[in-house]
Amino acid sequence: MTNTVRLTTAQALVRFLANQFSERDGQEQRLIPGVWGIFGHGNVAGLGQALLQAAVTGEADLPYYLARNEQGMVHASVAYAKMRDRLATFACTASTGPGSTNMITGAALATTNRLPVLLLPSDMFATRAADPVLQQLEDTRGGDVTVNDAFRAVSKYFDRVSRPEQLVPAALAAMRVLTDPVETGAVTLALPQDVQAEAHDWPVDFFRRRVWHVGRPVPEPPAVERAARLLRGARTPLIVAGGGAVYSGAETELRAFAEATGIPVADTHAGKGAVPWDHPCAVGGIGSTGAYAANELAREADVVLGIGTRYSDFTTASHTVFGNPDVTFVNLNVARLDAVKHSAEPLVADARLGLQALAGPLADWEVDPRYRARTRELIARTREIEDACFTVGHGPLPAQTEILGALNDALDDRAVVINAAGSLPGDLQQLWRARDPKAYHVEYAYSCMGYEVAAGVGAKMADPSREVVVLVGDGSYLMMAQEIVTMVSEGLKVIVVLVQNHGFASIGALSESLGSQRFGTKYRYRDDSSGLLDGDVLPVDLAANASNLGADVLHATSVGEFRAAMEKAKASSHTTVVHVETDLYGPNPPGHGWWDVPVSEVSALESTRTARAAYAAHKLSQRHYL
Ligand SMILES: Cc1ncc(C[n+]2csc(CCOP(=O)(O)OP(=O)(O)O)c2C)c(N)n1
Ligand SMILES: [Mg+2]
Repeated sequence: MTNTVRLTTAQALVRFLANQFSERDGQEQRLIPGVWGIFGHGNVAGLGQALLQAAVTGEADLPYYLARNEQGMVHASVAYAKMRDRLATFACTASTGPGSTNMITGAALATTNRLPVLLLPSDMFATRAADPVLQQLEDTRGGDVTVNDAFRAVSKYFDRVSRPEQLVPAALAAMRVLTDPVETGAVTLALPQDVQAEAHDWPVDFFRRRVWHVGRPVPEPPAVERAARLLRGARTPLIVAGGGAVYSGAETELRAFAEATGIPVADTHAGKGAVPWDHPCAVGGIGSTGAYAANELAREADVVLGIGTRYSDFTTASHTVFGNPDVTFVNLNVARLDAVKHSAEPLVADARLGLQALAGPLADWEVDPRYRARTRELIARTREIEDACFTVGHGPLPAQTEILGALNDALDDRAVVINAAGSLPGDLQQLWRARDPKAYHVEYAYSCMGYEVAAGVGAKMADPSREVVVLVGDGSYLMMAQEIVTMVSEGLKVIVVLVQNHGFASIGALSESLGSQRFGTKYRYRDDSSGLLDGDVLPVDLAANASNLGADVLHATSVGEFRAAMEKAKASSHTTVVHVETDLYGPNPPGHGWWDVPVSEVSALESTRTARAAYAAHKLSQRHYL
């Protein structure tokens, strides 16, 4: 007879999660080191009781962390996973209805970024004994539709555990997807609240220590040969390094490969730091907000070697950055989905192993010395552009680029800078000087306002030895600042640099360039005469807000004050918000790329008609790479 143990479904899940490990290259770590949660009906007596029991009896090691918003706890978990190269993440439990659906944005962010997180939304009663319960969606189309069905679209695995025994296959499937570098993303196990509290006799083997090996898929030798042949024929090749290069830990191989072959390396947001900014082959960010050198080289490139990139529209400048009519692609990617993009010669493999394999057949090959010289020239010109951004001497309030220059100076190589949305990602892609693969933590797949502060929590938990700096615009801060309270309660020292410009510098500039005159993008009083939000600046004090949430606050309205504030913030052991005021109107770094945002084809406004003409001209250079 099988040995069994009698536990509730929630107690069984807690015991199971405490025994899951990931392993890569022989290194083991806890796959799910803890559970984030906000309790309400749906989980307070189920998972809540199970987590309490675990803490009190010590029968399962699964600490509980209290977040202030369910979206925030998913962001914290995803940031943790990003820092840990997808080898560890948290589980998130939420109450029925709004608590659970608050996690959907976080789920979409995780799946879009291909970062693992385990979501445990509570679900309606499986018995339906008391339907409709508080916060239950009653749907005339079917009795089994619940709000949690909305997770299906944004989850890489979804299951509803309607009977206790279903937990066994569901939990195992969840671990399989979380630890698969191709499949990973949000994994959702919806847990009806009555089932959470229901007892069952579980086979004890369900709870044994499990180690999930995270593989490094090996490239097929003929595919390596085909890729190498293409590269050997290249005269102006370019590498595009994406997140896969970082998650695979391929930095050493990438640097060696670039040095040996002389192929310049451009990077995406997720790939920045894989090659240090001042490496002779590093040509900076590529795409819509890319650097001068990277985009110039992209225009000329005859062969593009994409490594771990998904080629988002920002990376390809909406299919315009690669200007050579004969450009061909070789894509080294663990996911076939990405490997075949742009009609590429696919090299489906782990980035590290793929680069090792390519190094062999390319050992006696390198680019022409004139191409290396051309790369050096473009880098030198790029440095001049960057230095001009750092020293604009703008006034009375500083330009954001000057603040980024001062921040670059203030932080050491291991510091982590976090950002996700607004004008900062574009400025950072050109100006941030990352030397470490974890130094640049910019979520630019879902670009979710509100990720920043919450992500600071997860990043600091993932590596307390690093200085974690959250860079956040005032708009993004207003969307989700409450996890500052979590930083304070958990004793996590994070520096939050809050860039106050009273509105959306990013969307305002975009709106203006598209002929929409910055409409509705400023935080201003409504002007009585125009009826527009163009009045005075609002009497909003976000510094006071941060202080009230428990952070220490420092003020800066000049570059000098900002430098001084950063020194104080670094010396402190408390969560510190540096509130710095900047000019909404920039100047931002000069643009070297385009982004496809359609402009109205007909319009009664002159500004829109002018913008439409410019848009039509840009459209001409857009094409599929076939
Ligand atoms: C959740 C979410 N809502 C809306 C957007 C669209 N959006 C992108 S940037 C931006 C404004 C950001 O303002 P702020 O954080 O102040 O940064 P700034 O543009 O001033 O640098 C908006 C509304 C988004 N990316 N995410
Ligand atoms: Mg702003």
